[in-house]
Amino acid sequence: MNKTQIQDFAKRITGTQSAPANERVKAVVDRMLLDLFVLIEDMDVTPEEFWSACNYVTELGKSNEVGLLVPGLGIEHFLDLRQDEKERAAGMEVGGTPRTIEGPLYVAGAPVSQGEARLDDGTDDGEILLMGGRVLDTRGNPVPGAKVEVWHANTRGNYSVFDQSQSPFNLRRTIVTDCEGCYRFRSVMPSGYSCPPDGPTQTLLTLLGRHGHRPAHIHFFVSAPGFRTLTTQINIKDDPHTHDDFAFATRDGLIPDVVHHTDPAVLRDMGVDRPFATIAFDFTLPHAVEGLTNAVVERARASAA
Ligand code: MBD
Ligand code: FE
Repeated sequence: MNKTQIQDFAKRITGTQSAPANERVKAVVDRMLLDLFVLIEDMDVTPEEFWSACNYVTELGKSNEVGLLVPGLGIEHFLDLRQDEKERAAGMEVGGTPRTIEGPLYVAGAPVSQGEARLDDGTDDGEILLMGGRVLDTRGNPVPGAKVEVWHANTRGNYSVFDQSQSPFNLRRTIVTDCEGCYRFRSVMPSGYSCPPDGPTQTLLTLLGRHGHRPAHIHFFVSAPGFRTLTTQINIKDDPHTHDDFAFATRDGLIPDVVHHTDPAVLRDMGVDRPFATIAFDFTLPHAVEGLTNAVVERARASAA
């Protein structure tokens, strides 16, 4: 078919309307249909290819992997880049900690503590991790009472709630900064995440000649009244996938130094029975700007059953 014939047929569908529409939904679906028809025409997609794609989408939903394919195709990072651009255009302060994607594994309702927390339940014998720092505004003033929500994988790369073998909310906490804007926590060093090898996301990645690995990382939401909520992650330095993340989430400014401590005298002083690592990291929040989304992005999220 030529372009005009395709457009005419698309119009026959999008023009079929007998009741008030949601104009936004209609505009997006109309455009999507036209683009899909053009794609099928230009690439001469066969019926077999088309129905195989439909089956793929069905399997993706059944496996609850939509939230995994979205970052895998770079779409979630693309949304971040657009939000960065909007904030710059709206004159938001520069110098804040870079945002990066949330990913599919946040769970609301983690235990809350003041100033500090231990995230692990003591059953994971990986390297001890001590991380801390401050929440600051862009002028370097501390932000007391800020909420630091933190979640990360265990030494096998698995997240509690999704991994039912872990205790509920293991490696998930909300820490409220103290009067000097400080937070700190003890946990275990996470390992990198890999897509389920037999799932639909990895199936497509393999067809694209890609892997489904993420570097070891720790997620954060950092929020305080009057500030734009920060969604970000830090990467654990020297992971082989730091600059080869299937989810495209690595950004400059999010790869702090990690200091590994193995000296028995130091371990004794710290009161720990095995090697530990320390990470110092400050979060810098820009002030909220009217007319922009300042809260965490609204989306359906998992909840602890
Ligand atoms: C993760 O832990 C993650 O952060 C993302 C973005 C995708 C899959 C697993
Ligand atoms: Fe993650």
